[in-house]
Amino acid sequence: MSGEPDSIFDTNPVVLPQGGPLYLQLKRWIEDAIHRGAIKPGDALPSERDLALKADVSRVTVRKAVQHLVQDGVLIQRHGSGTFVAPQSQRVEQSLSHLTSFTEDMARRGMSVRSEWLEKGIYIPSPEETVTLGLSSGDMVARLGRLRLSNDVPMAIERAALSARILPDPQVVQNSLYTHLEKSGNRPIRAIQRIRAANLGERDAKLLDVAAGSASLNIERISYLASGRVIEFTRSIYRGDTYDFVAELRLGETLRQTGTANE
Ligand code: 16G
Repeated sequence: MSGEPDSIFDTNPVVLPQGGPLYLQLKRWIEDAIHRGAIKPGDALPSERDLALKADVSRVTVRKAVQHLVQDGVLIQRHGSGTFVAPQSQRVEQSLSHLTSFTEDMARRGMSVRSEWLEKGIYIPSPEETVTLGLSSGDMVARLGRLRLSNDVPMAIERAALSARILPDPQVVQNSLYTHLEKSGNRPIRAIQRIRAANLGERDAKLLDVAAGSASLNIERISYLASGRVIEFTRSIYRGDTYDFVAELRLGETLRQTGTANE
């Protein structure tokens, strides 16, 4: 936490922007204070009582404005410690035509990478893992579950599954999975990625430091070796406010030919 919470009150009493219900006026005023830097990411919001007093509104109005800002991901509430301005997240673009790793994507932008391990071990595979990874009966699966942070901002929750024949000791993966696979000659060369929009449940939202119900991009990546064998089955949950997936599109061959014929 940094900054002086009282610096948000630039005038006394606070002058709310006019128009609409009071809670929306107060909401807009708090958003403005964040935009003009009077209160910064990570700073604590003044108490409900202080805000009500200085803005000359009821505490119910303050609570309603704050609730909406929490829902929008502008503020975050931590039980027992108060309400804070949400950390600012930089949007990151990931090309959909290059098979890169999280570490490489961030390094290219000069951003630091850190992971918090949620799961790392050898397990009996689920039926879905058996089918997707093409496991034989009796084969085990290595699971790597990580919260991935960039510049200390949580970006994604990633759960990777690989055959234990490829990764018999998951403990050896410290930072980058792809660097490890590269060293053992198992780096994927092709992948199919499926992306769909979702809303974060309570537990995942908490890990990603956003309000429950916030938007997420859920991505499933199945990666292949040159031999055609599946090497990785990874499910990732990316914060909707941090990632842009960018695809380059080209005119299809048939249309190009038709276009030329019509010239
Ligand atoms: C990316 C991949 C993920 C892969 C990871 C390896 C997406 C959606 N997913 O996050 O499938 O396991 O990179 O990253 O891009 P690492 O080498 O940094 O561990």
